Amino acid sequence: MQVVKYVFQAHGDERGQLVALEEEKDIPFKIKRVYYLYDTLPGVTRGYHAHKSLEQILVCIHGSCKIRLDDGHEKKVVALEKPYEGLYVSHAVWREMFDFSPDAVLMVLASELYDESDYIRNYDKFLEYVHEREQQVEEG
Ligand code: T46
Repeated sequence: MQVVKYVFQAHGDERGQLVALEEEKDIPFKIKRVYYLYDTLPGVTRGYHAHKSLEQILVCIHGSCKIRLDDGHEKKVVALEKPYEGLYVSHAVWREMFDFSPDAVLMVLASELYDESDYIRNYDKFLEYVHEREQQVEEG
């Protein structure tokens, strides 16, 4: 599994830093939704689902956290600890967020509006989904 981490351009001067994110330029899709997680309690883990079509960019704009990505074959852990880094998370990838620092703010830029029917919240169903998709590709 390829991990795609963007390093955004920071416009820094004597006043501080500014990062600007434009859809289809810095972000590889049209941004339909922005949400963010904060005040995560110690030891909390979140996520535990995949999406059928949603694409997202995760940016820990304050503090730090870790993301476990799982494409059904391989798992990788990515640390997000800089406000100018963005992790691309494709559809059909199981994700778990953990190790939030007390001050963490995780901002997510999403390609679609919120839609519960796009979620796969059961891990066995996720593996079945991945397997079915691979079979469809093989059969052309
Ligand atoms: C993801 C990871 C990174 C809404 O009403 N609108 C929204 O746009 C979202 C994202 C959530 N909600 C509601 C649904 C639940 O009642 O907020 C509540 C918490 O959502 P959830 O348990 O899905 O949150 P996480 O942190 O487990 O996952 C979220 C996203 O749902 C998910 O798409 O990839 O962050």
